[in-house]
Amino acid sequence: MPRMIRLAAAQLGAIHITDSRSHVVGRMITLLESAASQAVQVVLFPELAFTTFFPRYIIHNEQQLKAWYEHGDVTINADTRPLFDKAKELKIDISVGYAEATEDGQHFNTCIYFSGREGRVLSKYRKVHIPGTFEPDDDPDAVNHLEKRYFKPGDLGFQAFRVPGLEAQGPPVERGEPIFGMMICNDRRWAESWRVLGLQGVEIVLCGFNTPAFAPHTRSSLDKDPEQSERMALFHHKLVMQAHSYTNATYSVAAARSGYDDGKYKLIAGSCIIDPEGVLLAESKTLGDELVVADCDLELCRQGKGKTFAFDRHRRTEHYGRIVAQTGVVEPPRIGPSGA
Ligand code: CDT
Repeated sequence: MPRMIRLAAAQLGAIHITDSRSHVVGRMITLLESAASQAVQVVLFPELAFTTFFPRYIIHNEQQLKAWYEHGDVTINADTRPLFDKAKELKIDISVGYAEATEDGQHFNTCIYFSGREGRVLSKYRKVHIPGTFEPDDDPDAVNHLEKRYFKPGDLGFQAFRVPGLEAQGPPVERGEPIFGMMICNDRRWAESWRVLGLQGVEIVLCGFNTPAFAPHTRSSLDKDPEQSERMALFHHKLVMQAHSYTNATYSVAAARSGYDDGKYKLIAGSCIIDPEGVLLAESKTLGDELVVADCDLELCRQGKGKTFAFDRHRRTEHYGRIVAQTGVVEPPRIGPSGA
């Protein structure tokens, strides 16, 4: 019996340093209305969706820095509330990323899953793998990636969660409500993020991202040529999304912040939806605002979960201790010359 669900990645093109939250939210609402008109049930928006990707700037002034974060409840704050009100009106679920400032002054790179049907947040995730640096590069011309300066590693872990109500639009569901998990951008490059969700039976992984097209100072010294750099960034993005969807037998949705922020800082596109066999079902075609839609049959997850990746039968945890016991590499000892 198929368990159909219609998912969408809502890609957001360039957002400039001068663009207001209200302006961005207006664009998000346009995408949401388009999704609703196509009977999409869940829409994923990107990481840090309401503003430009501010961690590229070094900001010393406390008041200026404060303005980049969302304080209090993002679903009712004046600037961002219209998005959640629209989701309620359209009875559509959304997941959206934002810079969270907590009441006690902590800063996280966060996303929430908001049920438009129920009018409430069902789950919150705070990005665990924080890339980049704390200090700006010595080279004054470098494009920085200062996430380590502006965000603490998330403290909520990778919690899968069920979403009630979605099955109402499809055939009867025998296996219970769909199981979702969320991760944010750099998390997708780490097998551990996926496996922790895989071990909770995840069926749909949502991942918003901001990936620079050209980042010679922070990513790879092989990044010399901007075009080759962008090709490789897209290649690695799809590689990890497809491979980890397959090895955890889950659908995944990735939504990009893309385009030329401030007319010069290029972020890759590559918003996509992938099936549990690792097959790319749909992909963005532009660098701008765009909706990527796919119909997903959650029953397809059963094949991998029950056979090749039946974790209970095949995993050998007695050999996986290093994964939680150490972070850095411990190489084996050198072997001396033979006969020594
Ligand atoms: N936003 C984010 O996590 N971006 C990283 C870029 C890392 S380059 C320092 C990514 O993994 O795409």
